[in-house]
Amino acid sequence: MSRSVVVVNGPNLNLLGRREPEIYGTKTLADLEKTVQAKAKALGIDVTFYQSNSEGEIIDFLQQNAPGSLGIVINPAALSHYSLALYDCLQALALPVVEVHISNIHAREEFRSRSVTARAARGVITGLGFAGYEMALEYLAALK
Ligand code: CA2
Repeated sequence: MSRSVVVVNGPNLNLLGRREPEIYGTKTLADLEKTVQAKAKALGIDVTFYQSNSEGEIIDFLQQNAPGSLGIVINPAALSHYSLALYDCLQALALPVVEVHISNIHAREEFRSRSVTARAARGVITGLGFAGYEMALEYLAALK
């Protein structure tokens, strides 16, 4: 049986490297996918990488692709701050979840400090850039 992880990025993360480089850096979503796939290869796991600007599409993707995987790495982006539908989805899947944020959500506007989806996660990595995704993969790959 293949050991796989799903890596999901939420709304506007397709703009990585093209806007607000002082916050999110200069690397693109394609660069992030390369970083994630290289780390997965080194860890001997498979990754399905996905980004959408739509809450419903993310939920459909997770329902269809996460079951049977080792777990989920998710940067819900702004959905973190309000999406109870995504929280319910993550809870219902009952898989290990690591929530990742590229920026430090606690060092920015007050509204970013609250994540409603984090309650469904084993842990949250925030502020460490792309390295947060690699650490999340290491955690999930070491399970069992
Ligand atoms: O720091 C993160 O990873 C965030 O999840 C990014 C979200 C933001 O709403 C969260 O509070 C923190 C925003 C994603 C927008 O991404 C952009 C990337 C480049 C340029 C513009 C937006």
